Amino acid sequence: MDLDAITKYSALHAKPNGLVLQYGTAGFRTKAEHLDHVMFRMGLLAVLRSKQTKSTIGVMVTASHNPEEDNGVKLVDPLGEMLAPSWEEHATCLANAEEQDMPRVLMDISVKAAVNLQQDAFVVIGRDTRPSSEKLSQSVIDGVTVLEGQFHDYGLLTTPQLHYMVYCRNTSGQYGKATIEGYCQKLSKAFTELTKQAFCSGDEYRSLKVDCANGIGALKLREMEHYISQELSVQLLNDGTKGKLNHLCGADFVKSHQKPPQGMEMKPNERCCSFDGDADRIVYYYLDVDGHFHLIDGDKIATLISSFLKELLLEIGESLNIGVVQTAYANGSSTRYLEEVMKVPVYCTKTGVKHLHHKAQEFDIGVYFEANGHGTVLFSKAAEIRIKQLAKELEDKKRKAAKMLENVIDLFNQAAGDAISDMLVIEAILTLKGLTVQQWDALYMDLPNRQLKVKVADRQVISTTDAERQVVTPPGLQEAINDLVKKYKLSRAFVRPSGTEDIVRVYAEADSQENADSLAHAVSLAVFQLAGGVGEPPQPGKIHEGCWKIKPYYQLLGTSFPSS
Ligand code: 16G
Ligand code: MG
Repeated sequence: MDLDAITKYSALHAKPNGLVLQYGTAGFRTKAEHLDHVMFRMGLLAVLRSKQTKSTIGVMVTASHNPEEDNGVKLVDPLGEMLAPSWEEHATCLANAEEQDMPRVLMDISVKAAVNLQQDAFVVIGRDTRPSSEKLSQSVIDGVTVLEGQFHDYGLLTTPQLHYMVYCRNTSGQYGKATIEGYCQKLSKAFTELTKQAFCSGDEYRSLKVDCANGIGALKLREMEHYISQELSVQLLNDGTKGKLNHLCGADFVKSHQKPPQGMEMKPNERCCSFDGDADRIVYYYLDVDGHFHLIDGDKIATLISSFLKELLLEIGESLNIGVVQTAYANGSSTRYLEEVMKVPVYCTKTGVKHLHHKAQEFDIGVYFEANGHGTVLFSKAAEIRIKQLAKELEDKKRKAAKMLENVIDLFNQAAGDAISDMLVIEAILTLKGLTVQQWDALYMDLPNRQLKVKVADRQVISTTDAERQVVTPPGLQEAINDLVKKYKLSRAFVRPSGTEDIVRVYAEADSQENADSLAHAVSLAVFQLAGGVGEPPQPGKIHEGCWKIKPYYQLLGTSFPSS
């Protein structure tokens, strides 16, 4: 390690004095102008990680759904996964080291992590469409170069595409070709094969409106469009030609405001979806004939997908174990539908993709989705081999089901949740099942719910257990929540410190929107009082205007997945 060169180049990417940042659930994220030194240092760290794992490591420059002025960076581990937790700590130490200490901290990390400095290193880099991303990814490259790492700069990529490239490169191309063409070819081939099986194909040309959040998703969906245009027509909105990234559009806006994005003209019952700014999240929605907006979130996506997979498994008569992984934010109706109607085991993990991904790896088929639309399906190697074998051996109907499963495996991006891949899976399932968006939506009815934010002096005073469903500290808060929850029917509430904002999040659900609102407010007050609230105490909020939530909740447990 040439410490003099590192010191010299680091000075060109100097850290602002006193700035402290943390490698959080999705890497570093803040205003773009504060990130130059972080990018350079993540270039250095990626080289060390690559040497240590003897594999290609990815660096993605993006701040996902954050405003255009922000940016961020995250590292991608060898199998396309999120960076290992012990290296998240190294990343935080390195990013926060004052200029003069940085080379020493870098050395410390290589000693602690037993990095063989003689080993070669290879880093791949991707970036989103933010104005700051190009320059910041150049700073990553500077970091890689000063440590004599090799690199390939993919330029503009969605986050899941970068995960895919890393996975391909570290499995000697077995997962696919590590190029954009390779990605498009793999997914489109599986999509075409799958939709070929639909009985209704030919009599209806499918079309879908896609809000691309004015981000990278638009560019990459355009590239994919050529490959799938025979089967699906996509109309791209918020494609970045006019609007601002994530401004009044994108999956995060639609999910949190429960309304259509700007620029989306919706006819009744027309299927629409939104990507987020780096295209690793997707939500669907439609307007009914009365003009009411219906959101189809990650929970309903997971339900559609797991129902389909379970049906295929039944058809081929194979007892591969399938599990669905959710977080505490999953609507209670979805969990109930999956467990009681679909008879699929459901597991809950902490918020953040890495936790769900990790849990999903325990199953032959692990379906994971956050309510906010992050998610994918993982197939174990053994399951994949078995399915491929069955697709050759079985006869007629069973063989057809096994072949479909084989294509489903290829259509999912198993490295990371991917809006483009998830969209194609959903479109294929809807085509194969002949389902309309309303029929999909009617699988179960969401329990009315409310999310609120509470400002406290130090959100770390709140610690949780049981996948964030129970508060441990401060004392008395969980008891207060329990007492409040008891006052409402079909109710549930939990609180957790946000991993991305300086606030505490409150979630409540109950039998009516009014009750969910009232419970969420009462819990917010308890947080404010017991966890050091600052500013004005929470005020009772307005009842949500969307009528779809005001309907009384009734059980639809008798509803079954329509079969073809
Ligand atoms: C990040 C996470 C997302 C999680 C969200 C929670 C990734 C790639 N992203 O965006 O999974 O839902 O944080 O935010 O892991 P919060 O902690 O502020 O509620
Ligand atoms: Mg994202």
